[in-house]
Amino acid sequence: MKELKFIDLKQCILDDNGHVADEVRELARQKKFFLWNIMSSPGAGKTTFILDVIRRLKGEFRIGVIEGDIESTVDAQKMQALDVPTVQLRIGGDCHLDAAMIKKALENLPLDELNIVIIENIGNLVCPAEFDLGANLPSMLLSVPEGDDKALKYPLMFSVCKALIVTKIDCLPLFDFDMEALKINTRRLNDDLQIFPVSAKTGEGMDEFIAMLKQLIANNLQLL
Ligand SMILES: Nc1nc2c(ncn2[C@@H]2O[C@H](COP(=O)(O)OP(=O)(O)O)[C@@H](O)[C@H]2O)c(=O)[nH]1
Ligand SMILES: [Mg+2]
Repeated sequence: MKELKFIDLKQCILDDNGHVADEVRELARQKKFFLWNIMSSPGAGKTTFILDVIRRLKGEFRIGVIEGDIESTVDAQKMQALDVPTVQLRIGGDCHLDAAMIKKALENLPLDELNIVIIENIGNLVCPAEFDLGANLPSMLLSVPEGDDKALKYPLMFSVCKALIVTKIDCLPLFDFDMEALKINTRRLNDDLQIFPVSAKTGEGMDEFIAMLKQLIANNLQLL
């Protein structure tokens, strides 16, 4: 009987992605910028949160943005309105960003002038978690209306992130969202995950998050 050849294409794709992610990491090291990947489901509040972060950090850091979207430039235009260099990646049908896309986007940003590059990933709690983008800070948003059980349903996303921003906490009185249950479920998956409850609407929790972020960026830039 002839030999049966088996090629695990998914593993090949992830391996290739890992090599490009290493190139992105090296580029960030050489050019001395902090790369921050923000993931979440659609509508969790990524754009609103990023805009607030940019307003708070703009005086101190030079920020660029990579916007991943299936279609449209609505979010990119909001970033551009804050006068930050922005690259829109139109994905078409795909459901995630990969490292090659980030490499391409970075070629179109003035990296010598930037300290921070923020990536707004495609709204999806599944595929983006599988693709290492070479980011210094892989992070996710979970909004209160989505529920506290998402770590049980999308464990990989909660496992690969270093920061979990629980947003829309101004909505807590309207939902049966159990913050303690979320903490217990996430700790089982990822002991290092730092959790930050915030509201981009009222600003609650944002000072604490920004303080952590500034410290992390300073530590990272010192190491470069
Ligand atoms: N109440 C409340 N609404 C928010 C907050 N953050 C975002 N939103 C709203 O949630 C919706 C989706 O936000 P958006 O930033 O576009 O989410 P994205 O799809 O993840 O980028 C918009 O109507 C926002 O105004 C928040 O902290 N509190
Ligand atoms: Mg958005």
